[in-house]
Amino acid sequence: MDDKKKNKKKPGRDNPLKFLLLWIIAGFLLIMIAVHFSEDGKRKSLNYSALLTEIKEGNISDTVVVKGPVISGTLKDGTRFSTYRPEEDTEFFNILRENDVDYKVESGTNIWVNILVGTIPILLIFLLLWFFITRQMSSEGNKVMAFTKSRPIMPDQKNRITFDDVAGCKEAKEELQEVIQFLKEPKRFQKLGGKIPKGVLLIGPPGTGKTLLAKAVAGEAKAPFLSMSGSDFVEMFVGVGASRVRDLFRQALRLSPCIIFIDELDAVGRQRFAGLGGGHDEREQTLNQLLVQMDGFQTESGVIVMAATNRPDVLDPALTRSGRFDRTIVVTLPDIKAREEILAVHVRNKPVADSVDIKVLARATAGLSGANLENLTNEAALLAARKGKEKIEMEDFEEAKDKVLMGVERRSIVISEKEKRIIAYHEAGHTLVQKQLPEVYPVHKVTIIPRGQALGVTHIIPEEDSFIESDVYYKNSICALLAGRSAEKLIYDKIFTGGENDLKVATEIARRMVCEWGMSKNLGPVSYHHNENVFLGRDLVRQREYSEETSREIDSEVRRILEEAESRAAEMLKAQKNKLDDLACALLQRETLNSEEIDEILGLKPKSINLFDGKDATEENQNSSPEGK
Ligand code: NHX
Ligand code: ZN
Repeated sequence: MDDKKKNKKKPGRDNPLKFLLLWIIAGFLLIMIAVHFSEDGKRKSLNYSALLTEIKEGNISDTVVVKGPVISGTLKDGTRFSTYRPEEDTEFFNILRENDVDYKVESGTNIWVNILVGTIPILLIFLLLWFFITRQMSSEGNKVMAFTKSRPIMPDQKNRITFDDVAGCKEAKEELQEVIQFLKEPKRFQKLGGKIPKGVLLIGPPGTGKTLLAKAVAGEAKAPFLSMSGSDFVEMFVGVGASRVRDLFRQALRLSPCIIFIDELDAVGRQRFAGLGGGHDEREQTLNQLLVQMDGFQTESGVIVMAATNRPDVLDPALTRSGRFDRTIVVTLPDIKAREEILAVHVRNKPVADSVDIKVLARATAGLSGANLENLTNEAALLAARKGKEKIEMEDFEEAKDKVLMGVERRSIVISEKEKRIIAYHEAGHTLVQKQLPEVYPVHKVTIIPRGQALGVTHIIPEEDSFIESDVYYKNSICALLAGRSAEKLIYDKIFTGGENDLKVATEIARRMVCEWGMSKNLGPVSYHHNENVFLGRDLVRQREYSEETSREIDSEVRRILEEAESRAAEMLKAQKNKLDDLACALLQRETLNSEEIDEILGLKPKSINLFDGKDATEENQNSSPEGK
């Protein structure tokens, strides 16, 4: 509260500007007045006819000064006068001569007027320019003012986020306990002289709850939470980011014990001096300032800096040195148990029917992050609401899951029967091969309803979370990826567009097999992969550390893997063309087939309902296929 008031009181940058403008206007006025009074102010003004009379009567005492249309002089009684004369009155000088009056002609205009006329346009141009430039800067300046003070989230009792709101992330929570204890009782730690981390770096893929964890730490410790995104620091004007960093830390010290949270640290924390042709000056300054600030404060001050990133590889090593972010916590994608917990948290205050089995959902959502799962439950609730249901049912969750995993259904697209048949054969090709090769993920669902970007999707879900895979798995996966186009070739003897994503994924896998995992016979167990990246402009450019020849060999090896896989797929499809036809036919009729329906069409033994028996079923399937080992 106290802080908000301070924000408002602080004058914006445009105030001194207004001040200067005022001064300039005042100066102009003063000059005008001076000009006015210097000449005519102390003189009596006289009618032209009255002047002529005075001249004729010989009342002029001194030399008359004629300056353009202005005539001035002194009368015998001492009064000074000035008057205007009509320009066309050529008689005037004759009258002066006739009456023996001394006169003097001066150049028409006042020197003051001359100066003013000469300088005003230039001054105006400068003023305008200056005005625009400063206005732009001050509007930036205002933004600086608005953002610099990141609004602290104060520890209020009601909507505090605690560890109960964070499902999964068990290890991370345990590691963060220490930080919480410190924030709660900084004195106790100081007395014992324990070394408290200054900075905690949370690393993990997007949507895994890094921000939530940081907030929960603040909530658990009942400490204020100051958060800012790394990209907020990086601004157009050099020095702005650095000053924001300073302000953030200043504010934190006032609120301590508290937490500073910097999201997307990689936006500021990218490696310095790594750029070709100079780095980003502003970003470097900001990063330097951050490092300086982190070095500057003592842990006793009760401020703990937390930061999150999903690109730890690009961070400047200086950030993770001791005294800065000296604690690193990895936040991973949730495993099956964590997914169950996360789903449980999100359905906590939603009406859910008894049919909903969170365990099944958790199994079928491998690879989804916490944010994805939240999205999924939300989507399910919306679907149920749209159908006018009282409770969310399992089918809503199923639909929501397909939506999250495969993209939004786009039934509105009208596809001709001819094209539908092509799509059906493409997907049937994927499905048939995926179904019959060992070690690959089971087919969960296949559909020719357009979803997201795709006209058709063959959806595969891993049986369980896996962390390592074999070369067989990858070879077979590539084979299944290329089976879509193989089917097109077999049926139509043509290849259609649309397979770019299949090719891209397959090629990427093949390249990694050769370059990273040493899975190619011809190139052997050599790593052709480089982690040291070089920045060229904005993009990462991989530096090649092998010969031109090797590079060519890699390319041909990648191609060999892909070609072998494709011909294998083509053979498999050719040998079972009737099954391919059956699948495509069923797809055209029913649009979507789930795994049981696929098994039925292929004449495979339906998979056991028991989740943990799934493996046996697939093995049996393999034995029944001609490709089985
Ligand atoms: C188009 N879309 O772009 C149309 C609308 C070959 C039967 N003219 O391989 O739908 O052709 O197995 C991620 C996922 C582009 C990114 C899918 C980028 C699809 C999908 C193009 C089926 N299923 N291709 C497939 C497909 C297309 C595309 C993607 C993506 C088709 C194929 C899209
Ligand atoms: Zn495909």
